[in-house]
Amino acid sequence: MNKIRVVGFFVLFSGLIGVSTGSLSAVQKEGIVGTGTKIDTLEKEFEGSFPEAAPKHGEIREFELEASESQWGIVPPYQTEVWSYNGKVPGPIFRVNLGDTVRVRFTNKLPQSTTIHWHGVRVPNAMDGVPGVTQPAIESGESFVYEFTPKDAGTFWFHPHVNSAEQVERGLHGVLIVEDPDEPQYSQDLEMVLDDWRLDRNWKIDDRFVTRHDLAHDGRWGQYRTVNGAVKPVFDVKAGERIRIRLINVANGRVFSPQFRGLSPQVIAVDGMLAGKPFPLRRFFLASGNRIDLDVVIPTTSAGNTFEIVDSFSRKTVPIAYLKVASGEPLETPLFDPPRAAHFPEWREAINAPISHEYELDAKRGGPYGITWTMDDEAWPKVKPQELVFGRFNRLRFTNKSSRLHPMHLHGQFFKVIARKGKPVNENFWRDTILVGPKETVDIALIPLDKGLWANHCHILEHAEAGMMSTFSVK
Ligand SMILES: [Cu+2]
Repeated sequence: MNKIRVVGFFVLFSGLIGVSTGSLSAVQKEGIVGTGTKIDTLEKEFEGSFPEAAPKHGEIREFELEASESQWGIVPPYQTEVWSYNGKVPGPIFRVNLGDTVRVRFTNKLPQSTTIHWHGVRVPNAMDGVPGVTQPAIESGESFVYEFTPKDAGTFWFHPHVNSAEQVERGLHGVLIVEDPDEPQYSQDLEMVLDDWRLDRNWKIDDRFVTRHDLAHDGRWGQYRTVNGAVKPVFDVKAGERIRIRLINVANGRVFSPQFRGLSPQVIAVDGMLAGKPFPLRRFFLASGNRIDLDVVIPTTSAGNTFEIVDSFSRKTVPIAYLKVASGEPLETPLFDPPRAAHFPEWREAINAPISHEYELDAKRGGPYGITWTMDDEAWPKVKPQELVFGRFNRLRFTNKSSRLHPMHLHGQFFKVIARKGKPVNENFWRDTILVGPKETVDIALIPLDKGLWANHCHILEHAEAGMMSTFSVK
């Protein structure tokens, strides 16, 4: 969208949001937001939602991380050659406390260059791991030290941002959990890393990546769904336990809709951040990159039972894991209010704010893969960055002109979905990745508090590889 249209939107909405004429020139200069009273109100409403700076307690947590070729039994007893972090799939789980500084000494022992992107973590821009945007790729045999202090507690993950469609698919992903010691103690804290694998007849990873088929569809969907690198694993629990379960979708393209048969989980966090208000898990589309944290009580009467966790995204519901309840006396269920965000803006008026930029998501023929996925008719790396003003309210629109799914991920930012297909929606939580459906329009609102040049891309890694990536700068 060019400047004239931005101003056009502004004029269209200025009556609704009561912007003073004096701010017109500011809008033209910034090209982004107005400074009208309603925008001010939206910005005031945001205050206290999440911090601009990280809390620092001075403790440095050091981790070694190595990417290499290794073997993993996805379908035992068969061994599959994978690429992994520290020899495991999923890779290590780094657990730190809010305020800790994370220092990761990373070594690349892969046969090709790579980087690490800390998905959802508001890191200093230089630590974001995007070659051509924030750092050069780390060549085979070389090392790099990532260091940052997370600003938010929650469930995050990390993965390469080079040749991601192949590198993530081959098994490169790990988990970063930032704990807030002020949050209540659960009986157990479980991670469930959801993935899928396309294996050939010999249980080897099908090494045809970014195929025309995958590009013409919603990326690569494998035939084996795994949780923590295993097909249908069993988790041991006890009757009466209250468990925090962190679900992370690291698949290249597959969307999961997890359901817990016979249990009533509450969603307490989405994409790492605590929700304004917990809500029951009914139908939640966990797209590539998304996370949810659940508060799950194992009924005291369920000793000896097994609960099924299923994926119900597709027409056919498929079990993906089990919770096996030990027999014997139940434990006393811990009683506490589920944690929630200290402050969360309603942003009812957000729907009347001008649109800073509308992204058109579409495909065209041609390019290195035969099909090119585009944002505003352009394909990575031929993109021009959008500008978002630091600390100011921004409304962005994703308009999906295609018939495929696009989970759009903004690096370094959290946003709130305010409308779908032009109709207001009130999600009580932040996201860093939003699934945009076929021919759907989704409006999001955000106040950027993290400066730098950030990537904005489809998290279906095949779509991103074939062009669907752009950048925006926060100044
Ligand atoms: Cu896409």
